[in-house]
Amino acid sequence: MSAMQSLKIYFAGSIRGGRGDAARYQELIQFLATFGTVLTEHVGDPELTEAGDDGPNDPAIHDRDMTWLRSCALMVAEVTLPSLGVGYELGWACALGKPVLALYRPQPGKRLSAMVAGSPGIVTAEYATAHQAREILRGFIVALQKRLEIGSGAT
Ligand code: 6IA
Repeated sequence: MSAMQSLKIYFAGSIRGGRGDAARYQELIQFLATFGTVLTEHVGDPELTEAGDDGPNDPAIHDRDMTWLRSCALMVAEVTLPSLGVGYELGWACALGKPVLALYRPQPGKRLSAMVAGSPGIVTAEYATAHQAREILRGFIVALQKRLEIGSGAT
């Protein structure tokens, strides 16, 4: 990838599955934005509620998000709060061969879905603090940037 091209990052996090982690999403998105363009910044918007119905209709949301998903260089999903939409996006990202990182905060008495934790197309990383999450993101993206540079024949 040339220095001129911005890395397109698709961030996935729960919306109608619940907004309890919205502030964490916003923090992760702000950090991701230091590496490239986050296509889905709205996922971290504290004003966006699970009940909101004043935005685009569902087919418009789906089609716009799928266009972004197809165009992204990688997906990062925060999967602690279960969300059908995030699961759907993860499945598509895997099917399209996108690099996918799932960030998960272990919860007492709960386990991450085996379809995420057991997927060969998803790197699942557990974290507890925002600092740990940033270090995991940095490591994943720097390794990907190196692979992209090698793949493009850059020296
Ligand atoms: O099933 P969920 O709603 O939790 O799915 C969340 C995931 O689906 C996110 O990662 C988003 O990429 C995508 N998504 C779901 N709803 C929306 C949305 N709604 N806008 C953009 N992406 C969405 C508009 C707000 C609505 C509540 C009025």
